[in-house]
Amino acid sequence: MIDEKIVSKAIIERYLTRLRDTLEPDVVVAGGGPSGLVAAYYLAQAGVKVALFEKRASLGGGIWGGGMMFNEIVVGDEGKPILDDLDVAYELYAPSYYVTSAIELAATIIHKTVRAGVRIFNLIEIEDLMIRENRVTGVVINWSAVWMSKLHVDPLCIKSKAVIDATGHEAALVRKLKAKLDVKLPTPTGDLIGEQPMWADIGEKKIADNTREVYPGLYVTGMAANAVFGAPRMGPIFGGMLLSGKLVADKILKAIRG
Ligand code: 48H
Repeated sequence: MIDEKIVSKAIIERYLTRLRDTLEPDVVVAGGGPSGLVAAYYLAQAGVKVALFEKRASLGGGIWGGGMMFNEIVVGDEGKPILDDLDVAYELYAPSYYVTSAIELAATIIHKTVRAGVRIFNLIEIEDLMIRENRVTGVVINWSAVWMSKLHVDPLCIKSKAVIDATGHEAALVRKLKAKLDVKLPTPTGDLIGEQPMWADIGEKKIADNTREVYPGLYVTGMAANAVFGAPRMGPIFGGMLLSGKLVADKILKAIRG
């Protein structure tokens, strides 16, 4: 016999315990697309306490749609070691072009990230940053449903040593920072420059340099990195996203462990 009260109690208790125990992780990742998931995976593998907040119900960001909804993903040489680390199946289509199924890639990265111990909260949007003495010290969160229904409900806060903006094309956290404070970013203009037109080769090459700390405690990865620094988009080639996720994890590990 199933008692609905026990079902409800199990869900509420487990969720609230997990959320309460995540009020101060080492690192917060904003967004569960390819770059955010890979960053969270490598950090957690290294023993760092990581929380990932995703505003949609599902993780994976732009992976699922492949190229124009053809659910195949192309990865170049720079992303291949990460596919191997994650045990994602792929085939060599032409020299330096590896093709994997979008479903295989999304499902495997999500599974590995969960198993690595990343605390994942979907349906929650990071709506703002906490700043103390010119440093990001955490994030401000609220249910995505609150934003969608335009309810006036105040948020809660999560403290952390570092925050990663992995929100994709929008670079939502850097945008919010620029909108609220008169800060100068380490870009040629000091502003969030915005993503440039499609040029896959250059977009993939520039992403490594663009993956970095842009304000004390705030890092950018994935499309957010290219958007902030004004580098081109690259279409449905995802090696740069995977590489950028790994690079930002390496930089944060160095920063918090020395
Ligand atoms: C919580 C948020 C918030 C928020 C957004 O778009 P993504 O897949 O991002 P990347 O950078 O990992 O990968 C980009 C890739 O998918 C892509 O679009 C490419 C390669 N485009 C090239 C081209 O030419 O178009 O994932 C970002 C995730 C999404 O799941 C959002 O829902 C989520 O972040 N998100 N989550 N709080 N404020 N904003």
